Amino acid sequence: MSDHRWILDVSPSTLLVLTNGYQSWSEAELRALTDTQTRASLEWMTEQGQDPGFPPSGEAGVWRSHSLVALICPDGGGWVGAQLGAAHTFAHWEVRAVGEQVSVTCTLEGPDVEVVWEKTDDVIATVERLSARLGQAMHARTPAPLRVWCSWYSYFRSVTLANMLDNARLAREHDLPFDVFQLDDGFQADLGDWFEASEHFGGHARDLPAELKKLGFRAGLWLAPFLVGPKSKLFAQHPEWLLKNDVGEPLLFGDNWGGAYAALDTTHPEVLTWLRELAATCREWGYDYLKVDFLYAAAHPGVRHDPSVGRAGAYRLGIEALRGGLGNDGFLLGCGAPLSGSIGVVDAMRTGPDVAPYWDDSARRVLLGDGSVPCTRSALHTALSRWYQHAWYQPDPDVMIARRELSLLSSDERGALLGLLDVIGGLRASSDPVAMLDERGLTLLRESLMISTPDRPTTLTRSHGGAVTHFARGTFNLLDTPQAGIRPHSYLPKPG
Ligand code: 9PG
Repeated sequence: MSDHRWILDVSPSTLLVLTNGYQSWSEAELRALTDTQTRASLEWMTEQGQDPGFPPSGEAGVWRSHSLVALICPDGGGWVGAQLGAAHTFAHWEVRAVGEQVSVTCTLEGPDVEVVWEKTDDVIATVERLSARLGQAMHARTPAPLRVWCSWYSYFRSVTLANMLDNARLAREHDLPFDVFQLDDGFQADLGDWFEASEHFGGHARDLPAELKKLGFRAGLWLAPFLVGPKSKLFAQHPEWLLKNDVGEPLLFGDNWGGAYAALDTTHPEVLTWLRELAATCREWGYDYLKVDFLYAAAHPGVRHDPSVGRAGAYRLGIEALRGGLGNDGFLLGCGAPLSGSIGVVDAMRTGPDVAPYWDDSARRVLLGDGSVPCTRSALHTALSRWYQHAWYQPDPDVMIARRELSLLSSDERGALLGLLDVIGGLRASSDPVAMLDERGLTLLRESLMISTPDRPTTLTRSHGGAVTHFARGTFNLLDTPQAGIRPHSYLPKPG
């Protein structure tokens, strides 16, 4: 633990704050410093969407951020703080309005690393420069973005082998420019029991890659490699591999798949061997693209086999084992993952919550304070506010939804998703059943698969919805009312 503190003689009411949430799904925002940072009202939401070790403050004028933070004055100048190493250390930033001053602290969880705090005339440029420094120091992997079809957002857990093959065949018939077909959650018997198929899948995950290869696609597979279902065989066979609570029982947390789940203790040497073999087995089956999800579980607070390893260090051991098993030439996409702690190991990273075929889920987002709830608005809000992270990995702002069937998105809302993919400039993905797309849908899908270079914000002093919304190529309006001539829930590209 190490502390840094600065006091600024500036009135809090004049400042905006740019925050970065802990893991892929945690909210990143651009807000007035005097506003209140929302804390989720249910514990499992904090465990699954925020950092239970450093959750949002829930207090007016107190903003918490991970790895870096920025304060923005009305002229676009301000201050930026950042950690310059993150492989074994989490940096917890807190900005606090205190009367007519602002107090800033950075607390390191893990070994000491360099922390910088800079005053600047141009916050945008300084955020980009410092995030690039962190990326370079950690040997960021930024391969060419891939175009991926993913089963999750249409088939969810009921996905079958036949669904995968039907879509791959149709994509080939329509000559859709996908590089990878990625099977998501649903093929496995349980969390942890990855080698056994679920009853409904209609085959085994190992049967898929050869068929995809014949069609000209690479094969991708989803895993939540650090999770263990409480009813799984792995849970029963290796209780000693699990993260524990204070009384030595397996710690159960989060809430998905109908309840809480346990996590592997990645400071246990046998766990690391098992993780390496898991990734290597998937590679042997023919998968050279792995989407590794719910990764924050390896950094969950708890009692570990080796107590000298901190949360960030334990996480790093876990993902390095996965990388070791997959091989250096495999493509690793992190999801639900502590962000800067993944630099140099992952190729790509989900940088926002899940999209969904509707704009908002205000019951969970607003009433329960869960900014990581899946919906299109959440995905835009957070992924846009992390535009600078292309220096850390290939950003994945999540899938385009081009279909009009089984979707409540309006044409403006689809346009906003398309705008997101264009300005972020990372990975491209779709989950639409190809058979559901008419000519218009196929055209929109093709447009969404066009790789672009990352765009830059033009200002951080204005926002249409508490996020970074003003970019050189166009402006987003995430609000429910028109703003400066831009329709609600839309993206307005600049002419030319
Ligand atoms: C598979 C899915 C997909 C998806 C991932 C992740 O907070 N939540 O309730 C929550 C649930 C699911 C979720 C993210 C957050 O989705 O992002 O792409 O792979 O798992 O189960």
